[in-house]
Amino acid sequence: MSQATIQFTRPATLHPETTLWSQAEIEALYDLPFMELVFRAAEVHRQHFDPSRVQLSTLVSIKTGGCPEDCGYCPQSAHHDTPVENQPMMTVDEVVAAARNAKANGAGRFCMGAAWRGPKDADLEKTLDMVQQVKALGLQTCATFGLLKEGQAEKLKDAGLDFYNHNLDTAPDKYADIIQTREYEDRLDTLGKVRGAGLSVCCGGIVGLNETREQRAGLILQLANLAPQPESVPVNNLVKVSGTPLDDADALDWTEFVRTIAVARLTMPKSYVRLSAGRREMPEAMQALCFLAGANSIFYGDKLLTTGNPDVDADRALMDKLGLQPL
Ligand code: SAM
Ligand code: DTB
Ligand code: SF4
Repeated sequence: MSQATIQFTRPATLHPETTLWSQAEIEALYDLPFMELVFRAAEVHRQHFDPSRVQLSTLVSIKTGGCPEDCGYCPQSAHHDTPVENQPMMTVDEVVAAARNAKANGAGRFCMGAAWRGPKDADLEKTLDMVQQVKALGLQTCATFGLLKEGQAEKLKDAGLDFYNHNLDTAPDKYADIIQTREYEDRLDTLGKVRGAGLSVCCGGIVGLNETREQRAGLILQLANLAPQPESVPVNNLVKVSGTPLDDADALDWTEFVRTIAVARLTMPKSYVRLSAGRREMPEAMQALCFLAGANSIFYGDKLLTTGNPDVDADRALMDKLGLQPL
């Protein structure tokens, strides 16, 4: 299917309780007065979750840099001249040590990321050991290894993987501006394989790519019409890295980011909405508004994959000030 013709993912069989959203409905939510939108999202948040609880996920980059894909936002792409170098895969022991540390700091989920188009079979085998051992520590496990081939999702599931992260990233009609080395349809195919293997889906996107508000609504439309909806929805704000094609993108106004969180909450009421990349650059008051508007998950740990995240101590202090507790 060509990218231009994808309006949204209309599932073959839709669960009767699943609402099918339209682009117009999502744009109408975005267009609400800011305070009204945040208030409505806070109400829906309280209907489905304890608003004082925040899910904490720690990331580690098990294979950094040298990625063959050309994602315009990403410092790990070999197509861009960035400060990130191609590095070998971490050993199983190094990954398990990082997971132990994450658990000691209070994380509930450990997410392993790799700068691959998708895992080669030999590389996948090594990650299975990592998944098994991290799971044995009593942490939820998540992996983000790119596109999956037939049978790979099942292997990850058998090793003890709980979640697979694969983002739709942006609206179908913006996608080709940002990534040329694979298509929207490839992403949907991997998400289908992840669901088919019985894994939970972590799927979100990234804003601040010079997209329009209609395109932000177009991303939410795709996510909200996945059936079932993703269990976790990371909302990333672009972290600008020198050497990437988007290092001079226009910064999104902070209210527009909070609106995106609120619209994600309203359209995916039972999903964990994660306030993701770009949080280090957000003032505490803005983060507090995101939590009020329905964000109930964060990346927790001093680093994302290659860029910075708030210090663990700062996050603990912020959660304390806001009366938030880890899940
Ligand atoms: N290589 C795998 C893939 O692309 O699916 C997994 C890792 S990739 C880094 C995971 C996600 O990180 C991307 O889909 C994108 O949403 C986000 N991301 C990458 N670079 C980013 C940046 N500079 N700012 C914000 N989010 C970013
Ligand atoms: C997601 O949506 N965001 C995370 C995680 N899934 C893998 C990654 C953010 C990466 C930010 C840029 C970096 O640190 O390299
Ligand atoms: Fe590679 Fe993932 Fe970065 Fe794209 S986002 S360049 S696939 S690491």
